[in-house]
Amino acid sequence: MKKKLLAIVFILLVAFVQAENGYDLWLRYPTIKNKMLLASYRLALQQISLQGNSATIQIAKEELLKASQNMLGQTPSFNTTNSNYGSLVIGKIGASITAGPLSKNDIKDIGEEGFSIITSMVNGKAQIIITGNTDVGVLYGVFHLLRLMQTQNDLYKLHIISKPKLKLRLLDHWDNLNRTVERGYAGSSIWDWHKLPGYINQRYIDYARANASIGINGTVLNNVNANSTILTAPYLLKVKALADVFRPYGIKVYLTARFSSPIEIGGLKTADPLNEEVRLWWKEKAKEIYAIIPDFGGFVVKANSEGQPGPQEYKRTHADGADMLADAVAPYDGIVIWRAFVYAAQNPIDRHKQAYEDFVPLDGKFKSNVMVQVKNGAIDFMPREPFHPLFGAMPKTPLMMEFQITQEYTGQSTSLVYLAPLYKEVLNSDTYSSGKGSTVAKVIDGSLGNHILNGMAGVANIGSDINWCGHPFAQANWYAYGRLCWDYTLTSNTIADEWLRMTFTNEEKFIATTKNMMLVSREILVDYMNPLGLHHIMGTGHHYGPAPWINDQSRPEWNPVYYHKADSAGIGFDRSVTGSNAIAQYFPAAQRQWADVGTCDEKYLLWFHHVPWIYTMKSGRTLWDELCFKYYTGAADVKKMQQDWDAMESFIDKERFRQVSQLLSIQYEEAVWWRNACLLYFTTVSKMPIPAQYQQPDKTLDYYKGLHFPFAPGNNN
Ligand code: BDP
Repeated sequence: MKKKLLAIVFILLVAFVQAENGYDLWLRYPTIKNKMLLASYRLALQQISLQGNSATIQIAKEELLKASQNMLGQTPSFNTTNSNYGSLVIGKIGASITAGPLSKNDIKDIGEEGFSIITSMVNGKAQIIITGNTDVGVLYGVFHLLRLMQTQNDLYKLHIISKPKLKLRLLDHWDNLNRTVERGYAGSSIWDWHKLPGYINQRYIDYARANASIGINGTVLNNVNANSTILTAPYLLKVKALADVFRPYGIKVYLTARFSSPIEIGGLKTADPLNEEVRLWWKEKAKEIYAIIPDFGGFVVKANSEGQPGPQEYKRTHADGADMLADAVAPYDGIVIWRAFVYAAQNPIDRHKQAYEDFVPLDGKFKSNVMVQVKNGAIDFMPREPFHPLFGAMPKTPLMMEFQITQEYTGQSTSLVYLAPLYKEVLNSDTYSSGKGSTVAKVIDGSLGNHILNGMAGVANIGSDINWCGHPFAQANWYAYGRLCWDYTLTSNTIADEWLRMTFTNEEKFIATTKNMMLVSREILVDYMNPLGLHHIMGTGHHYGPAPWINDQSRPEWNPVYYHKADSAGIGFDRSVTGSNAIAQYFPAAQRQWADVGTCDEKYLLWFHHVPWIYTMKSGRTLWDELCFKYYTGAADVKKMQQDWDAMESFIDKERFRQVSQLLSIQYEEAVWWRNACLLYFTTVSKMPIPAQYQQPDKTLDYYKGLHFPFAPGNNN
């Protein structure tokens, strides 16, 4: 009886230990099963010499300890005095750690955040030295070593010298102070403002750790649609508490600043950026912030866009507004990140053109501590957009990339959509601003304009859900974003490979199948949502599901019909010279790839052209048939993903297997919904039937039009 009970307890214990809820992200550190690897890793992590006693080095130590115990079943012996002792030596370059084989140039070159990991032979034994110019660099190196181990690499001959390609690697949280998250699909905000500063939720620490593991070095805590309350004294103390948690992980905090704050919380009558009282108010506010958070990153501002206040209300420019704030934070080395996502309430010109027209004339007018943050495309974070024409068009201003990690327009939290291919497509696009090879990546890394400030921001997909991101595969987008901030030359394949191995398993069959699913997932989404350059045809407000028929919104550019322009003649937005001529905002060589209907890359066809339904596509099909083909192929490909995933059951834990299975079923239903609703609607305009070879929609257009989602997530602000 007793034995039986013990056996049951044991089984329960095993089940409990194996339960995966996704909380550990890519830092799970499962036991290494390969005996050879295990033996070599045990040797490598047997005796660890730690140089330095900062909080950051302590974090590195704890990470090594946790990883060793979990992966290797071994507790390393740590030594803090003798730098020559040990199989692994970590610490910054200094009196006790020599740079080993690094040259003076290497040391200078890795800068403040880079690291090196080098294996050398000392007294006939292999020794790994992880070093850098700062403790944070060392921490990044430790996480890199652990990544190599989690992905089962040899540690014998390491010679890695790595530094980030971008200086600012930020997450933007669109989190409101009441804990709702604008466009958040993973529960509520992780910031529990009410209990701060007294209560430090373990999540804050785990968040910092996850970010440090991929090199994220800044976080904007609150929504771009900002609330001035965040700048009041009690809230600044809460912000300080978070900054204190994040600091040892190399992460700075930033806040969004509501432009009208001097009126709302300062009691002034105006927020005019040229008004002396207003300028003084911001200076005092900056002084107050830096007194408690000396390394505060700076302000992010959304102004004169979608109802947000801004300098244009006072007939001032975006530069006037940004420069005023820049002056306030300059004494403390703070920066201002001014968003270029602007389109005016009463501007009849193509929305695609508006930001460019507002901002290009201001090039050269911004203070040196201002960055202009530009979304990857000119409209919004669509599943596919050509790159924003501002990239390359403001050579005197450091432009920061803004990507969306949260999947507002890319399937929200029910869809497996790996976004690295989208990010890479944009970063690799050639702006031709200084001749061939002037990629967007080179604009934002500052190399084209010789800018010291450079960086990327990603709108976070993190929330209070136990697995942080809602969909288990959405974690991959957080991970990929961070890895690309560090090194945008990494391939989508490499990043997916790393992430899968760390997050699930190193089983090759699993990796091959699921990596392929990830790599094709974004293109599949484009096919069933927005093929051939269609865009912005989603449901109004919540942006969930298709609604290409909507035409009753107060502002023209809030209506999907504005973007697809389907009529009896054809479909698509003519942005060529015969239409809005938005294409003229690109450099001539870039224009050429889209200017002519006949040669335009079909991925962007309906973005730039209004094309007859019977136009012959490269496939030989008519445009209408091609559209149907894309929608049907996209939905069928989701079915294929489901089948692929079903075959993965034996490789991973049942919890996450089940979650993904269920979500893929929902994704398939959504893909069919997109396909049917869009084609049924377009058929009323094209007057052409869905070809008979396809399974016909089993619901009517009216049925789809009648769907409502009053409590859809992310829309409750
Ligand atoms: C849009 C979102 C909206 C954001 C806006 C922005 O729907 O919620 O406030 O972007 O970036 O795509 O400011």
